Amino acid sequence: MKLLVISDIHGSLYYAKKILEIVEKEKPDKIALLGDLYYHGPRNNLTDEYNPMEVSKILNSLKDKLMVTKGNCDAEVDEMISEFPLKEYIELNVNGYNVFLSHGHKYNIDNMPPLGIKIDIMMYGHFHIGFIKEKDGIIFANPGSISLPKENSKHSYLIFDENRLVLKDIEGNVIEEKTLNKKI
Ligand SMILES: [Mn+2]
Repeated sequence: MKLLVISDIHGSLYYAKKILEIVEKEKPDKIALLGDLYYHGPRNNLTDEYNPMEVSKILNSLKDKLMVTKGNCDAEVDEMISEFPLKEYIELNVNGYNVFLSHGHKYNIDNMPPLGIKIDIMMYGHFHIGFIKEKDGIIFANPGSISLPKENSKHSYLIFDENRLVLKDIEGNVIEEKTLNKKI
């Protein structure tokens, strides 16, 4: 399965349209959105073409492929305009790997969730800086923010295909990649 992972859209219609281009190009089987979908948040500037309602229409058009976790900027009212559930976290198996998805403000490389099963990969956004790291035998991957990258990082997303994790900028250039030991 090819999984596309995107986070922290923060209401940018400009970058929501970029998501459609990325989906067209990458042809993922599923898309994980790791939260902070619509609201810009008090600490952030307004994003390019800030338009939460139009962003919601684009995301709703992708609902059949979406898995979505709730960010710290996502409110109950945002769930009303979304035709897909926003979950606190999602545990799933992708290509034989146990993957834990969440926004990242609660669970991250420095604060592990209470886990029932051994996790191979933990993915989260929130920090607006993309990376792929390994710690204590677990891979930590952050797609960065598609609309509001911080500290001179790129507008970026993650692809997880077979046993390969790739962090790309929105033009599709590889920023960082990691090939994992095969599970299947
Ligand atoms: Mn955010």
